[in-house]
Amino acid sequence: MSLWDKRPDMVVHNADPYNAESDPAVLHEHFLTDPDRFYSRNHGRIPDVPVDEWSLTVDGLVNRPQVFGLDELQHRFQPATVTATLQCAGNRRADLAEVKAIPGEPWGPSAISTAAWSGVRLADVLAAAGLDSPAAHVEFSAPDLADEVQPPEAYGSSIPLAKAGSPDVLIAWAMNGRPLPRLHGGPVRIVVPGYIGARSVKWVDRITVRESPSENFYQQVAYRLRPADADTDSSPLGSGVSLGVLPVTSAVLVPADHATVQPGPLKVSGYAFSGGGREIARVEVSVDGGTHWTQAELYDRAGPWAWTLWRAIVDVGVGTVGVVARAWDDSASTQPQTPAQVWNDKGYMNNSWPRARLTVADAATQ
Ligand SMILES: Nc1nc2c(c(=O)[nH]1)N[C@H]1C(S)=C(S)[C@@H](COP(=O)(O)O)O[C@H]1N2
Ligand SMILES: [Mo]
Repeated sequence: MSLWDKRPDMVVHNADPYNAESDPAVLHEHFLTDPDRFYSRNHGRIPDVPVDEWSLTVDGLVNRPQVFGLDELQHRFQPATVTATLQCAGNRRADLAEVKAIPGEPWGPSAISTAAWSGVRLADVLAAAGLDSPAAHVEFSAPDLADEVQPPEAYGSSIPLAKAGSPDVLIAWAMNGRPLPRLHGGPVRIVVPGYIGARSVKWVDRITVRESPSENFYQQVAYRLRPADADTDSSPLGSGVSLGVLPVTSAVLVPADHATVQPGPLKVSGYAFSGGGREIARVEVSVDGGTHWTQAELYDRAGPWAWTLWRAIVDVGVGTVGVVARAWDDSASTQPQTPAQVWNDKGYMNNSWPRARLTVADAATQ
């Protein structure tokens, strides 16, 4: 049995704490990612929280602090389901690390997955507690301790109140119609569609309304985008842009990077995604470095918070061929050409053109 009931072909970057992504070839077999191949990112020991011992405290800048058990949450509020893609800020870090070494998991293109999440709206729970001024941020706290922080600190994060109040941010206990697996935050997690995965706090047990962002390490120090020339040792902790909304991105999943393929028509497929509720408007594929582009067919779309799967057929001749792609979203934003253009010392937000470097050879000569 593989770890955490995952498929044996998962790419496991770390067994404990478990950090793994799907084999790119099977990630987009289904529009909703099966739990057995859903990527997982963990900073500390995976907690084991029995449902009957779990409770959620809502406190901070609220008029009526609350404590809910799961039963109470389920009965007091309207159920809601949102299909949303989660993507780690470190997705596709491996391509940045080819430019210049970066510490941290060398994520390929599969630190991203999509599920139909069910629970209740965070906005409804906040309304029941009643906001008090100067409420401006909503913090989520979890019990898992991360040893990478000294002294060890429990995981936490926050989002701006404007996002927290939108109807698509969930307190979720189900994934694709089944109870949330422990690895993915069961019994209950937060789901913040369109934001980096780090804000979708698993095993959440406290929601605190604040005037300022969370002081947690994962809000103040990690998940910040620093300039390419930031000196890791001397620039102050907490410098850089605090990451939230994801930029437009895409990946080529098939064929795999470094694959050998036959000359002639070649099927290329992958995903595209943009944060902040922006929809994918177009995906293009090139086999000549971006001089000519073939329009990909977009299929299997499910609203503003989920990825778009795409496929294209291009023609390749014998030799070495680079297949590249670029997506455009409905704000007409597109992807930068090279990883070097977006390199940063923590390896976040690589949304450069994905590429598959292929050897094209006749079957007879292979
Ligand atoms: N409590 C807690 N929540 C967490 C994390 C964590 O380590 N602890 N990792 C975050 C990060 S960085 C990501 S990308 C997502 C991954 O969610 P998944 O494991 O369900 O795919 O969870 C986020 N929520
Ligand atoms: Mo992440």
